[in-house]
Formats: sequence, structure tokens, C-alpha cells
Amino acid sequence: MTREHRMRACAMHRVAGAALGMAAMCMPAPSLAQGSAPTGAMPHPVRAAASTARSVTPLSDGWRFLFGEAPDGVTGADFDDREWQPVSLPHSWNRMGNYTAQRAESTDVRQGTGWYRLRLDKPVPAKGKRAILQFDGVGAIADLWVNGQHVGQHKGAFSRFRFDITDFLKPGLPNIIVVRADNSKPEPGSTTEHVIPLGGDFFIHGGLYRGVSLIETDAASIDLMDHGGPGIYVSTPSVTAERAEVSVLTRLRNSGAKPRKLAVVAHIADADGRTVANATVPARQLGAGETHELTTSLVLTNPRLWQGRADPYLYSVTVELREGARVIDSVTEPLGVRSFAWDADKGFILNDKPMRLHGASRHQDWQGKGWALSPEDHATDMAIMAEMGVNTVRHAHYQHAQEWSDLADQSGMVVKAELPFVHQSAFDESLPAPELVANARAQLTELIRQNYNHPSIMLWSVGNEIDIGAAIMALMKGGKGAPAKSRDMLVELNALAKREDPSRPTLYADCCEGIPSPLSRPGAQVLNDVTDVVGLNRYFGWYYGQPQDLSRALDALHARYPGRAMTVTEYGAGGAFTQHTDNPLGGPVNANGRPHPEEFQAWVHEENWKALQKAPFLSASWIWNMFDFASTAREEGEAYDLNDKGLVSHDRKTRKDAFYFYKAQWSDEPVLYLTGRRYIDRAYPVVDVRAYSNAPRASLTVNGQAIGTVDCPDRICVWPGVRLRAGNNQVAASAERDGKVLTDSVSWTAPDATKGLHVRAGHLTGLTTSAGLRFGSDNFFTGGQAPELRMAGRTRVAPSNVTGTGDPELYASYRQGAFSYDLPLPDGRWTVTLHMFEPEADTAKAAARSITVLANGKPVLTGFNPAKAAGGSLKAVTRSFDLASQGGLKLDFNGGDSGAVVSAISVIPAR
Ligand code: GCB
Repeated sequence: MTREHRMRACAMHRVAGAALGMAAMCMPAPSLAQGSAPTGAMPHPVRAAASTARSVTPLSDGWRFLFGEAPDGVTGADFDDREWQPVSLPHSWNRMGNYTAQRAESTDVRQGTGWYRLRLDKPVPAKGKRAILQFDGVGAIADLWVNGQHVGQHKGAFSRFRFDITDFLKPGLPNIIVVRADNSKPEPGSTTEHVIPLGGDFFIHGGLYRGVSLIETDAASIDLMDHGGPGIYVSTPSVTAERAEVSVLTRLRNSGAKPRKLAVVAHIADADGRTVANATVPARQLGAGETHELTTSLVLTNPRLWQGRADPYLYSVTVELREGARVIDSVTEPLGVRSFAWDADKGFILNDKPMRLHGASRHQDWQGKGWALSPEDHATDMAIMAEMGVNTVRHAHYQHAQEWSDLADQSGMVVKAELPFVHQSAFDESLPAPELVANARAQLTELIRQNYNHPSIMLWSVGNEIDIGAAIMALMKGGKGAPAKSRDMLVELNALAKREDPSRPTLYADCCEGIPSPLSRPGAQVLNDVTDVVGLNRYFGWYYGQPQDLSRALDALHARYPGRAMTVTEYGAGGAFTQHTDNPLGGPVNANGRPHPEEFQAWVHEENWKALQKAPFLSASWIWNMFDFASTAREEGEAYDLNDKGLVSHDRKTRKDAFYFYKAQWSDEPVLYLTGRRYIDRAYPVVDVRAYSNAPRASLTVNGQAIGTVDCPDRICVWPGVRLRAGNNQVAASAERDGKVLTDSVSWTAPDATKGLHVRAGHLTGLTTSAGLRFGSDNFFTGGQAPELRMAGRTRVAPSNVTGTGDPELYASYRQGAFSYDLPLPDGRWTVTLHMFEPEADTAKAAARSITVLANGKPVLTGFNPAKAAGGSLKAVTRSFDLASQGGLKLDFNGGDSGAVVSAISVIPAR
């Protein structure tokens, strides 16, 4: 695309944008209108012409693969590869991510070089034809040899690239294709040291993980060598309900030895294939070796607009290259006719109507397949996202497959496409290396040209948390390291994106400005003023703060960046579907370790979503993440090598509770879903039953007995304190929406209420002691705090191991302060045991503690000092007492200024 083309495009956009009240962003893009554009449906003008257009042959089968150092002569035509592993594409040698505490044996996290060889049983193209090899994505550096000769290299794991191999082919079969794929770890001196991304919370899978194909064309063709782009670039410089202008820029290339006289015919077809507009650029000379760009303008009257998920109507644009009466090449691309704007105060606007975007990020890997996904896998992912009701998708953190973006166009998702400039711009505190900047520029150009025609894409993201690597390094150096120097690189990439495509705004996703964490560093470069749209990755309630704090943080940044549209590009929490809590407020979560109770994840989402709704200026929010994804930096929740913030498991088989929370918020389908369904073996006989539903109210039965009907405010229905019987229970909910009856049921096993109950204070999950006594997670409390415990490796522990107990784990957490427990016990006589210890090592502080406990208003412990009773701090001590309960048992804990402390409460029938 020429500079002139873009300038004119931008100017036209300003006119159109002003009319639509969206002056902030630049819309598409015509120029040099050489064609004429009749309007209205008409017979196809060129179908009758003879066609010798390009052929495309997928090269999926017959490859041989070897991982490791290059064997002697590996690139040569006569190298013997019969011992190598036969593979089909897509292929990656990496596999990782499992739901067990240890790394699975099948894991393959090798980084280095993988070799692929193929016998190409195709004849050399006829005279005047070209043979082009197309790679849809190779992790991360690809080198190509044909018949022993090096053809070229491509750096970047996510974009499409092509090599013209015509001059390397030999007559007489077969021709030998050799590819080296290199996913070496980026570090100083490595082959990938200047290839973005240098870092990130995901694994760069090696191999030919997307397709490879052979394209044969006439030597004069629509340009295939334009940064992997389609060669035609379609935009809609002005769109109203009555009229849309469509601009088609075509790049032509003549790789042959003779000048050619070529005409271009462009036509737009509706979804039924009927031509609705066409234009012809009369024949002109294209010299040998020349490339040329020309623009055609067409007009659609009363266009059917692309309306997001409500009506993702697609036209198609076909450009044909004609020589005399012959069509010598043709390319068809999608066309979605829409206008859009990202407004600082009104939010996102599609076709003049405000539309709040809510969705999720998606990484491209699946359990057992890594990045080598089939079209069906992409379709499954899109169907799951559509089922949840998202209307926007963030491509985390790189260019996604064309199949996927086609699905986004067809499904009506608004897409944020992304450059993989992630976490750092250098390995230390230096400025980014010029070679790295050059690589980022190349990958950005590829991203934009290759995806220019997807109507779903409405934002280019040019970076994600590019300073967090330096911030973490500085923390590790005790706060002494320097902040990242990545701003200039971001500024340069932003400018490039805007030159390449003035029609779409840019975004940067920021980690840290103003967050309550040491990562928000004084002196760090400001990055949120670089791009058109501000993106905020915010983890309130997970890595820091409380989820409710999010709305205040958004208000503050909105005030700080007036005039800039704002989005929340990430928020979320880990969720393990085999780890459960009875109360998400029971204790601190260990964000970077275990456990990650499924119910805690759902709570973080419920609260964050409430906060997000309080920010009317917000254009969009994206959950982090739709699916659990591979990251070798992680051992968390119930998983190894996985980031478990997905709402759906890595194998796509389990939808976690939080998935249904959003489905109830966003889907038009009637939803009724009982939460905690995987928490089958309950710790307590009394449960707050919850459901997510978009029905106004819902009813519950337990074992066939009616419990009651409740309203479902915020689409959450709660039946508090439901009593279960010992053993199996059938819990069933029903509701009605739009005249449709909805039902859901779960089976839970409960303990016998007459045997008492056992509470693990200050902890999100339960524990079974060495004596086989099962404690549930902290529950039935009001007040007090569950202190942050010290990290030991990846687990949190009490200040030090508590002695004087066979179960130090029971004392690894505690509730502290002034608090009460309302234990839902049946009437009877009970023995209550309080497990306590003194957490303060400081002897004066320890000596000052004086705990009083009332049971149903009567003192059972007065002036109790755990250190004195146990003979020192960090020593377990228990106190037991017998009492009768009627209508439950209330325990009130008090401890003056130093607060009471309790690690566990155990209640059994009195003898
Ligand atoms: C982030 C990153 C993302 C991580 C995520 C997390 O801020 O942008 O790549 O995966 O946090 O889960 O920590």
C-alpha cells in the first residue's frame, strides 16, 4: 500500500467519521479510483472468461521429521531420511500441560531445531508459471532448502510467509524440500535473541504447526510476495445505511521476463453469490519484474451491514487479473460492511449504535495437540465462545490462524488482533536491539497485511505488558533494577500500525500503572498514552487487591487519560475443577501455586463483572482466559505446565462454574446451572446452594422436598443454609424463562450432621488429619481476617512449622481478630475443641494476647494466652469444653488489641 493511498484513506475517513460522530479514529481507505462502479445486482461480468488462475495444493502428508542437531548432509537431496518419523501437518513436537501435581511423562518441552523433509512429487511448473511455497505458521524461525540450496529464512512464529521456489526446482522427480524449524529459547546469543516475543506466559511451540501449500500461478499475478498478504486489500471508507463505498487496492507482480498487458476486474458478490457491484480497470502494461498497485472503488446501495453477532453478514470481493479474454489469476476475500468507533466516553460503537463488548482472550493450544490444531479444533473453540455469549475475542498474544479469523468474521465477533511484543524489549535494562525492533516491524507489517480484510478485526494491539519483565527483575534485585526502556519501540510500532492501516485504532495492554503491587514502579515509563485505546490487564482479587476495587481503579485511569477509549484487556483467576471451597472468603488464595478452588475463581469473576458494569465509559472487557493454556512457568491449582485461568479446560471437555456465570449474563439461551457440581463429597451437611440463571427466579428441591423459590438478582440464585441428609442427596433446581421450563440437578454426598463438624480456619480448602478427621474449608464465620501466610516454594505456610502436633498443616492457617462462628449444629450435647497457637515470634507481643471465647453467650475461655499455655510461640495448643446447643452454636472470639487466633474448630457429640 502506498503512502498516498493511506493518506487519502485517512482524509476520507475523517469526513465519514465526523458525519458519524467518531472523529477520534481513522476509517478505511481508497485512492486513485481508476474503476467505475455501477450499482445494484447484475449478472456476473467475467465468469464466461477462460481461466488459467492459480492452483493451490496442500502439502499435508509425506513429511519426515527429526528433532535435534543437523545430521551431516541433512539439507541435501540424496540424504537418507527413511529412519525419520513420518508425520503429517499440522505438526509440532511440543506437548505440555496436565492436570496432575507432577509433569506428565508425555510432556515434551524441547526447544531447539526440528527438521522436516518432503519429496515433492510435482513436475516443475510450465514455462511462464511460478511455484510458490506457502507456510501458514512455523515456530519460530524457519529456513528452507530446495534440492540442497538455501532458499530463505523467516523469523516469527505466527505469520504466514511464502518463498518463490521456481528457480530451485529441477526437472525429473522428486524435488526435495527441507525445512528447519527453530524454537530455541530466546536468550542472549541464541538464534531467537532478536525475534519477538522475548518473554511471555506461554510456550512457543516448534514445528510446521499450521499448513504448508504449493501455489502455482502465472508469472504475472496478484502479488503473493507482499509480506504474506493476500495481494488485495479491501476497505470501506464510508458506510451508511443507504450507501457504502468499497475500496479495493490490488497489488500486481510480474515475475516473468516479458511485459504484460493486464486488466483488473473487481466485483462484489452477496452471500448468495450474486454480483452486486463491479468495476474494471482497463488494461495497462506491467513491465518484466515490476510490481504495481491500483485501487478500484465500488459502491453498494442499501448495503446489508455486518452487525456483529446479531447479523454477521458477509459479502465477498473477487479481483480477477485478465489478459485479453483470459483470467490469469483471481483472489476472493471477505467483505463485511460496517462502521465502528472506540469512544472515550460512549464506549464502542458499531454502525452508529453503542454496543458494550464483553468477551475473552484465546490462546491457540489444546491438550495433546499443542499448537497443531485442525479446522475442527478452531470451530470447536469458536462454538464454545459463542455458546458463552461473548461478542468479542482477544487474540492472545499473537497472530492467530486464518481459519480462526474467518470463523470470527462469520460468527460476528469483534476481534482485537495482536502483535507478539510481550513482557520485555531486552534481556536486561538496555534499550531494545535494532535487530529486535526490525523483527517487530516485520511481524507487525505481516500481521496487518495478512489480516487486513477480516471485518471482525477492529483493533491492532501493538504490545502487552512490555515493561513487566524489567519490573520483575527489579523486584528480584530488591527494587534496585532500572525500569524498562521499551517506550520508544512501542511508539515506533504504533506509528507503523497507523501508517499500515489508518482505519483501525491501536491498543497497548498495560500491566501495572497504579496497581496496588510493587510492580507499579515509581519512575517507570508511561505507556498508556502511546496508543489510541488504553488496554488494562487488571487482576484485582487475584494477584492483588479485592475485586471490588477494580471500578475505582478504572475511574482513576479514565480521569487520567481523558479522550482515550478504555478497555480491560485482562482480568481473571485460576480455577481447578478438582479443588473446592465452601466459602471463597475463607482464606488468601495462592495465586502462583495451589490450591485454586473452582468456586473462588467464580467469585472473582462475579465480583469483577459487577465492578466492570459500573464503568459506563468502558468499551470492552476480555476475560483472561477462555481456555486453560500451556505455560511451563506454572505449577498451580491441580495442574502442571498450565495456566489454569481458563473458563474451560485445556481439553475443552470441562466448562468450569465461571463459564456458566457468564453464560447466564450474556447468552440469549435460557440458562439454569447449579454451581459446585464437581464438589460432590461435601465437607459440611449444611450448604449455601447457588445457581446461575437468566430466569427471574428459581426453585429448589432436595431429595424431592421443596426448599423454596428465590429471586436471582445479578443472575445469581442463592438458597442459604440448605440441610443435606447423611449420604447421597439429589439437589434439583427449576425455573422458567420465556415460557420455557429449565431444570438442573446435582448429586452430593454429605456427612452425618449428628456427628458434628470440623472447620479449618483461615483456609480456602479443607484437610484430613493424620487421625482421619475431615476438616472443611473455613466457613460459617463473620469478621476477623485470614492472614497472608509465608511462601515456601509454591505453597503458603504459617510463619514457621508449628510444633506440638501431628498435623502441622492444620496450623498453617488461622483466623484472627474479633470474629464469630455460627455453627449449624443440630440440637444436642457437644464437645468443642479449639486448635490454637501463638503466631507472633516476638515474646512481648505473644505475652500480650488474651483470648476470650463465648459459646451461645456464655464464656468458655477467658484471658487465654496460647503461648503461655503451650510453652512458647508456634506451638500447638487445644482447649475443649462440653456444651448443649439449641438452634445452632454461636462462638464469639475476642482478643483485645492483639485479637483472638484460632486454627481449627472441631465439634463432636459429647460422651
Ligand atoms: C498477564 C499476561 C498474560 C498472563 C496473565 C497471567 O498479565 O498478559 O500473558 O498469562 O497475566 O495469567 O498471569
